[in-house]
Amino acid sequence: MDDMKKLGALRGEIDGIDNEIAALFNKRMETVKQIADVKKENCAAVTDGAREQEIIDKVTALAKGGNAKYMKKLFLTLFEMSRDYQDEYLGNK
Ligand code: PRE
Repeated sequence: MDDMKKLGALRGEIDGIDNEIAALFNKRMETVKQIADVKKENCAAVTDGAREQEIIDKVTALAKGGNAKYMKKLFLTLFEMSRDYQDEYLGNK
């Protein structure tokens, strides 16, 4: 396959992966909304540092090929968005 065809094929693969990531992101945020509802009922804080660390430990262990530091960065960003979303949804800011 020539290089341009190869690039096109790889970008097609990325497009498929991005669709899956977008669907999983929507699913994660929908679940986060349900967590916010439970926290509201129980007057619990949005932030749970121990839970975040537990997730970081798990997902960095799942990272392959030197991806651990990028996996960590990805999840720290997800947590930040999750906390922001919950704070907005709960009217905390
Ligand atoms: C979540 C977000 C904020 C908390 O600091 C911990 C984890 C997450 O996005 O995974 C979800 C959440 O609010 C929770 O598990 O309590």
